[in-house]
Amino acid sequence: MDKQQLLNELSQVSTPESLQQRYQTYLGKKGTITLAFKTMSDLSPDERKEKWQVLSALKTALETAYAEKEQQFSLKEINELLEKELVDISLPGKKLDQGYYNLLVKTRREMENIAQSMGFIVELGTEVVSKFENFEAVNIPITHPATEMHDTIYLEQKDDRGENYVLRTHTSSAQNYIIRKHGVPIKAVLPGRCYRFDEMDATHDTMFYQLEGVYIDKNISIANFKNVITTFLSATLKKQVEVRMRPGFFPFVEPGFEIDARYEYIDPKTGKKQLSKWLELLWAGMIHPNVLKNAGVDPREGWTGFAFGIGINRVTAMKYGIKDIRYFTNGDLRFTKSFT
Ligand code: FA5
Repeated sequence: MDKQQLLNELSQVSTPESLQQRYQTYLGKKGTITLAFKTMSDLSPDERKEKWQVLSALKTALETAYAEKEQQFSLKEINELLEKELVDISLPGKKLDQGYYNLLVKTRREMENIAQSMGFIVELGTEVVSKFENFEAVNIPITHPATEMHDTIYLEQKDDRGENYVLRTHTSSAQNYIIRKHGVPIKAVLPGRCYRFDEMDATHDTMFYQLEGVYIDKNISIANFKNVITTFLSATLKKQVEVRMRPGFFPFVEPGFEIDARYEYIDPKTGKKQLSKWLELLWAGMIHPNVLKNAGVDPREGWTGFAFGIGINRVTAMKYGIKDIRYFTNGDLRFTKSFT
């Protein structure tokens, strides 16, 4: 075994694998040099000493060369990795998409803020309610045809009366809860999701938002209502609106009104002031005495009030000129992003 030849061969090795192979061949457990150390028993002490010195020198030289080569390989590997993973900090970064509010949520929050600035508290209620809350508490007998109109999604779970819970069909289902929770007098709005077994079209969805308003105090009149709703709608639509009240029927109000609004605008073609069409915006009315009684309030003590229910999808569509309310919930980000 010529030392110089072995070292030369080692220096020629080009991969970590063949380096490992060479190590095993010479210095491994059964390697030539390792075995040579074990075959010195038939030599004289002097010869043994001499051979031992030669082998030791060879072993040390090879081990040193092997370690150097191994270090070279690992350095090469690190450099290659660094090269590959090099980050060019001068490149423009990837733009992270930010979250956007759904347009309905945006309008809902604006309406909450407006109501709060007018002294209303904001309540949330629950989306799962009893049949009692959704119908009877607001004076809709379970056999009333109106319950068919409100036909909805029933849950398997049953309430204390053994009746299936329902997903609320209108925020009026929270009137009883709000009045019981806060007592009277009360000024509250309750925005939230409602669910109906409705056929979906440009103005109907199976899930939609309403905002309920409840105002109860001593001697509240229709005039008070008209003033409150005019202020509220003007702030919501960001236009001074004129309100028209037509008779409408809902079992939980007496009298009940259908509310239309119109506003003045400058016609972009003529530059002249124009009046908009009457827009059917919401339903409302003076709270029926039975609703008060169901919530533990005695109407004979002079408590009166009004309630109103606004479809937030409809108001939002009107505010932004959107023709089909299904855009709000179809998950198309291009739509949501275009209103940020
Ligand atoms: C009601 O739900 C009554 N609770 C409103 C009310 C409250 C009257 C307080 C009197 C006093 P209505 O079913 O008309 O009324 O619904 C109110 C509004 O919710 C509608 O004008 C409409 O804007 C919206 N709405 C109703 N159904 C849907 C639907 N399927 N998709 C989208 N919006 C709807």
